[in-house]
Amino acid sequence: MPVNNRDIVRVFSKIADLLEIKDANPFRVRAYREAAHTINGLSESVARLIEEGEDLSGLPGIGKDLAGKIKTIVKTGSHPLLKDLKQEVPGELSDLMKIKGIGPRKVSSLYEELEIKNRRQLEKAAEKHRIRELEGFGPKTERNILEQIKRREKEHERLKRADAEKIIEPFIRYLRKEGKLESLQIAGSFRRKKETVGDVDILAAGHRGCQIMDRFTGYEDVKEVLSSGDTRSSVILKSGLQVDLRVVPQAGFGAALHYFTGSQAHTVAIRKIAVKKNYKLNEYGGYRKNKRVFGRTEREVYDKLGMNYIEPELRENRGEIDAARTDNLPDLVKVDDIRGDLHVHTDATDGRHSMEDMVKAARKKGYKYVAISDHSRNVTVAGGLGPKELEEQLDRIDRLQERTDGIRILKSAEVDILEDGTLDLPDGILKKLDFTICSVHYHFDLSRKKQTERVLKAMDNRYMNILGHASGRLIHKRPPMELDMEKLMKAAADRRIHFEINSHPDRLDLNDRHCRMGKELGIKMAVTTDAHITGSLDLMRFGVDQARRGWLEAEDIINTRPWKNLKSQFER
Ligand code: DGT
Ligand code: CA
Ligand code: CA
Ligand code: ZN
Repeated sequence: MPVNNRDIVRVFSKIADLLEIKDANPFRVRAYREAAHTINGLSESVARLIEEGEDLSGLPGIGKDLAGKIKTIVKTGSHPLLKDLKQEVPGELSDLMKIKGIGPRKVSSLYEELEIKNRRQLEKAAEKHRIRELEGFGPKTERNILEQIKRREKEHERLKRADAEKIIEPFIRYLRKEGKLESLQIAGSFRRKKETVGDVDILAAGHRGCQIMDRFTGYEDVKEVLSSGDTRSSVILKSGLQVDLRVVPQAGFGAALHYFTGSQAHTVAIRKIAVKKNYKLNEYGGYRKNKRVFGRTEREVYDKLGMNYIEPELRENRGEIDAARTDNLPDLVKVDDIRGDLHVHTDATDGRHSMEDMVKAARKKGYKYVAISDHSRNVTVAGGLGPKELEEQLDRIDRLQERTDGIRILKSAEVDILEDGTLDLPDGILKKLDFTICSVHYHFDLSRKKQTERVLKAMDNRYMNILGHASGRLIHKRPPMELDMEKLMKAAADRRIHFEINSHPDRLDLNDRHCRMGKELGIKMAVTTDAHITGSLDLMRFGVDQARRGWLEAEDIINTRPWKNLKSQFER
């Protein structure tokens, strides 16, 4: 297995953690963290750079010593220093530091006072209220620790939907080869387009002699058959993903699809309405006096209950049923409504492909415009652009536009919001852009008050147009920043600032609730991909799914508009 950048980052981070627990010189600790940060931001493979004879000590934060260590890691997969440190510091201690509010000093005291070495021991001690008695902890910290451990356990069982999709698609193709199959559909949270899924639920109906169950459990990617029967089986695939299959009669397929699409809260509420109308509704169909009277299609279910069809993305019992009964459902935005991408990087910063390639790929998608929005200088790990370099890029855009038909290249930048709320580039250059995206890339852990003030301050700059990935979260990796989202959205509405819905499956930022809140507070949003390579332009659909879960219509999304109309959205 070749060593990739992430492996190097892991070794350096681990070394930094262990040094910190050992109370080593803080400068030494920071050197490893900075090196990890630098490597994490590289789009090039370090192993390949070394192979090509590049001198790594030219990279920010990496001197001769660290460059040598990187070479060792690339060659051996690890480093002797890490092995030594591991012998000195009990194994899982550094993992405890990933819990918010637990630094190296607290790890030491947990270990020395209570002999706590890992999460499980910490969880038990917290449940027995032994943590609150330690100096520097208290009941609030204890509660906090417990909540985090429980939440992480839950999160880690879930898979990002984009990852689940890659696993499940070949499985579905394989299942569809069963000749006597009548219907096959994915249900559950996957169909509701949730950002993560616990497992994948499949529903099938077959003609006489259909062998779908055997085919299901016999799939080559199955690691373990959890249960198998005539109507229901569950398997775990090699990736760890659980997949459930139910076989139902075609005459009730719609009712079953409705039931297993969920959410449970939605279907329970729907069932109550059925009862009021003297029907019995379950996963087999809609019955009156023990006779199935509807349920072949899902639309029929909603129809018989006197309401409009509800898209799966809305089925969370958050008001969609009332809306469906009163003809007030939103006309949800569709991928085809999107006319252009407003957040695209190039190899001028940390993108992989050239401006020309990105523009070509955007045009191929049928877009009418694409914005080049590379990082600003403060984002050093991405090689962010200063004013002069951005100026040069704007010239390159002009020249490329001259040779390019059919798509407008918009001048933009992803401007870093500095810790004090000022923007990372001077107004003089910002005013030459068609619009800006402004985002936070560092200092995610300010207090709620400070973080909110920071972004509000940025909004006061008249050249800010879009707030990029507002919460800063990375699913499973980094929690959202503490922010008063309502306050920000209200301020944005007053200033004609828009919020980004970043489509990257790791981000999906805004989340569904914030999408909806934005609409209610009167802001518009931009669904973008933040693409760093041409292929990522296709991620747009994930952002659109998120927007749909947030009840958004085409008119709520600024990049559904033609340029002349979009342009006015950037006038403040
Ligand atoms: P997940 O897998 O955690 O991402 O979420 P879901 O919604 O896919 O949940 P899952 O896989 O447990 O079940 C799929 C659907 O089946 C769920 O959305 C609603 C339905 N369902 C499952 N168990 C029950 C139940 O006990 N009662 C009702 N009414 N519906 C259920
Ligand atoms: Ca599921
Ligand atoms: Ca399930
Ligand atoms: Zn970006």
